[in-house]
Amino acid sequence: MFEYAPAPESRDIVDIRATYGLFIGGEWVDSTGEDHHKSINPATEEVLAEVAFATAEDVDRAVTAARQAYDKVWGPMPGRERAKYLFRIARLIQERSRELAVLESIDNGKPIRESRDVDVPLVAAHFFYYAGWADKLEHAGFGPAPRPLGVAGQVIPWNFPLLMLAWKIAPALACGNTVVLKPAETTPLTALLFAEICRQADLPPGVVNIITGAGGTGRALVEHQGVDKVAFTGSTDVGRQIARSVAGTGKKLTLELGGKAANVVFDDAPLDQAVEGIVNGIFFNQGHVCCAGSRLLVQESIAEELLDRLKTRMATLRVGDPLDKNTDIGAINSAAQLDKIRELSQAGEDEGATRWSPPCELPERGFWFAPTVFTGVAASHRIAREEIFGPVLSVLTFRTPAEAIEKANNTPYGLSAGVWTEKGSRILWMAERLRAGVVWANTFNKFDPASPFGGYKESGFGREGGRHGLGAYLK
Ligand code: TXE
Repeated sequence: MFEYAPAPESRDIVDIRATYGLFIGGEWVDSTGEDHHKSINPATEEVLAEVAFATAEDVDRAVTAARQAYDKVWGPMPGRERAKYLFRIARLIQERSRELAVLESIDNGKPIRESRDVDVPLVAAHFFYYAGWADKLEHAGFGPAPRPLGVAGQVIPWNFPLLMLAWKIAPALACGNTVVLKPAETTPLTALLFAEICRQADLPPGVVNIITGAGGTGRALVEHQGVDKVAFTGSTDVGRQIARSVAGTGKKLTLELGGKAANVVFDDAPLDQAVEGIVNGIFFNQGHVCCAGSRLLVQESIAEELLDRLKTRMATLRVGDPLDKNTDIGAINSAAQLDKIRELSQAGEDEGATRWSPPCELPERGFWFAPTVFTGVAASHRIAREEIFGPVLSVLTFRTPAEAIEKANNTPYGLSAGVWTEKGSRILWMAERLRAGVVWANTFNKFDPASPFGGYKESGFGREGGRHGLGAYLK
């Protein structure tokens, strides 16, 4: 991790424009359409900026710019030269880290402690990591002369706006592709600041293009005939639509979709450590995490004790101002997401589970949800099956390892899982049987640019991160 000056974070350090155009061919251009979208600070409901909604014509301009840059500059450029740009971007991200962290927190709602200490350092780390690969691709295990694919169309969600951008852009560029990226409509601002960083790094025009908009813009991008590779992170429903529209076009596709991860705690687990892992697993980033440990599976004999300790710990969580360094749980990203969390929590009560939250005063304005745990959850309950994508934990119990596996795998998703036990042999036994792309042992939500990440079943396919992540951008 990188070091930061311990000065108080303040939104004054970011300079937000009133309106933003699109970043195409290295320039800020106006959209050909009239539509704008307001990006809102979810902690205050204040309008931060108006952002263009790119039209199909704008998408075409961006893909054309990316194609030209690919053909003339970036594709033919030797890997060691591309690496220099990626290193430069990585260093600029470090230099502008406080600005990026504050902007991310006010646009997304996540606590500054997370954007400052997790998101932004990981973003820089991804650019450093993939810069290192740019001149070594022939050693990546994809044959002696791997080639880039061409133009990548990338659509990302709102939960980790800058980090998802780094997961998509860094490997694509390292491999020699150019990109058109669309951030989510509720969190476009750090992607637009990243466009400025590309300019500052003298990245050749058209190598990175950022177009803003909602689902229609995303659809126009993934369906554009000039796009060679589609990379999407978002909901399983939209992932399905994209898979259908890309089928038979020859485009390469990676999908990173939803999850309903099981965090499995055995009776020999180090309980204090497990409680921290459970809290981190579900309350980190307000639970807006595709690999969130949203189902706690606890061995029956320790369930009562573990829950007592968990509730005591939950009572210490501070919910509130994302820019306060002491905040543990920030704002829910949008009114729509808050509605979804409320609706599913109500379903939990209606279906007979027991709901508990610590006493907690929520700010009057903005979108907030108290950390919540449901006990007495049955496998058939909606809160045990559907992705809530909020700070809501569903607790189920098991008696034997075999029952733990059966319950953990009883989901259409398969992105991640956690196992807590002192027994090394049991960790391996569980990891072999859990149908999840990532299995954490005695920890949770640990990320590293060198580790591949991706799902089984309805959580998607393809791997991002690490050496494996290069394969998605090479032929
Ligand atoms: O996602 P969408 P939403 C889950 C989570 C959440 C739910 C809804 O459960 O509650 O999805 O979130 C763009 N073609 N996840 O509605 O719609 C859209 O503009 C192309 C889990 O925000 O999938 C945005 O940029 N693009 C997930 C991105 O897709 C389209 C993270 C994601 O939006 C499109 C986010 C279309 N037809 C939500 N429609 C995770 N795995 O981390 C929308 N988009």
